[in-house]
Amino acid sequence: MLYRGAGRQASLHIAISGGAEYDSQDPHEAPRERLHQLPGGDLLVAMDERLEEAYQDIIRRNAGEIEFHQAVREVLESLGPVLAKRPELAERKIIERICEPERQVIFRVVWQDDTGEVQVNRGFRVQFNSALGPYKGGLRFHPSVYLGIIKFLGFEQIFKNALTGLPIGGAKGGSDFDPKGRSDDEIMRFCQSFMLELYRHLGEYRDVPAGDIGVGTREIGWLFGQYKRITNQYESGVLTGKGLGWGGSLVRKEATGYGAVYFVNEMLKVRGDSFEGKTCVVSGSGNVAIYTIEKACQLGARVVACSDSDGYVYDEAGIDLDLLKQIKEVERRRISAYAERRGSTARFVPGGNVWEIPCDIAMPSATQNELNGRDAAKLVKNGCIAVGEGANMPTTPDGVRIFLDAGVSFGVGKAANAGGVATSALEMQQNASRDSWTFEYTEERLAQIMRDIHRTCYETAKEYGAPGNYVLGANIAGFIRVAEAMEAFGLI
Ligand code: NDP
Ligand code: 2IT
Repeated sequence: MLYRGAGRQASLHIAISGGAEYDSQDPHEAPRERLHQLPGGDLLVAMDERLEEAYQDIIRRNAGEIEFHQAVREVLESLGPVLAKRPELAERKIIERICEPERQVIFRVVWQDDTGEVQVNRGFRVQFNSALGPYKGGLRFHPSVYLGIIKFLGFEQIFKNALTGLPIGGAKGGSDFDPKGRSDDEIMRFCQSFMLELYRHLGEYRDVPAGDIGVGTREIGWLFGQYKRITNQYESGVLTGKGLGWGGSLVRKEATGYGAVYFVNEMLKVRGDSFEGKTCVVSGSGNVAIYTIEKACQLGARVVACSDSDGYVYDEAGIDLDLLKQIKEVERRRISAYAERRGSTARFVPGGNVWEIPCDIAMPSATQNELNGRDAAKLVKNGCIAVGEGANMPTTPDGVRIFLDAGVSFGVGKAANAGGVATSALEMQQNASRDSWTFEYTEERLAQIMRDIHRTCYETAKEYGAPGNYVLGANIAGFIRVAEAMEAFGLI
């Protein structure tokens, strides 16, 4: 037996100087103490001794990939109790196997911009785990993308997808391509070149990408068109997040934001509370943020702020959703344009920190590590009672700890934002049966899935002695589902 229980705890002090960057050119040369750096201030964490050993090995084998280390650490910190209770799951290096991607593809993407200049980008697809179904997870186009980000996202996706209860494995992909300021034609040419390599790794039974940051229905259209052209097959189920006229599912666009609000609503019910009359702050102003705002408003909340990487808008009358959609979805402009057009109730704060705004409910929906310990402390001080992570890993580890210690209901991303990928799986079901469901039916399926995920996380946390800790509940429940399937397949 590899792991002998949670009783023996090894304490590890992770020293982080605020905002220090890990910048080793040759990861294998990196000084050991620097390999412990994670975003988010000083942190004292305890982890089962053998898990700690496995973690140190993962750091060595994946040097420099700090977001991946962070995501792995959060999961391993939760697993001591489950390995103590279910020692059979600890055998045969299940931790080491689950933390090693099944396949990682990195490729060159060459395209020409509108001036005729040649551009070279890097493409990624990390096919992390297929124990529960075909690889499934989004594509992110953002200049910050590198292997460590795709691996953290792919790793999170394994457990998130398991929590949905649907037959999907975990993957993520993308590119360091920056769509900002590019013309439609340039983005289309990039998508076509990207797919010219990616197609050989995809298939409705193999790997099914969707959108993420910088990739929405428009990009999925160009990617699908190129896949169809290369393979000469109309394989609807190979991508999700498609347009409604060509195999897409109603509610997929809304699903991540709606799902995150449903999840928070369940957490509020546990507290005997609801969204009615609450003040909410949402970060980001992309797909997830917009539909988080929409559903929160439908449930009676007032959303007073949202943001982009330039700053935030505060609107004391509540965000005007029609105007927000017009600016972000139709005109594709910056969030500052919202305040310009809205009039006297709204103001744009350039470079402002959206978490300084007092609120009852915070929904970080932009990107990883966007909410740190200081922000969390401020939110708690301002009376925040619930946090729902629409984004993937938006809260730094010290921020998570502050929320948990303060008794804030904290909906961790892999549970709270699972509605997007769950509805992708519903899109795959519709494609497979050549059918399409109504909005009402699909939304009810989504709502039920989010209630089930909440119940699973809640009950698992309780069973393992940490009532109300959705981080622990999500990690353990997701892990058990994947580990049991992996065990059934033998050593592969
Ligand atoms: P979009 O591209 O539609 O929107 C992203 C938003 O986040 C924009 O407002 C963007 O601002 C902001 N943002 C992105 N990167 C940064 C950054 N480095 N710093 C500050 N702001 C940033 O993406 P989505 O809404 O689809 O995704 C948002 C988050 O939700 C991501 O973490 C994603 O992984 C997660 N997610 C998405 C799902 C989906 O179905 N789409 C499903 C589950 C999770 P700007 O324009 O200035 O860059
Ligand atoms: O992070 C995510 O879950 C997504 N970007 C959605 C993935 C999907 O396959 O729908």
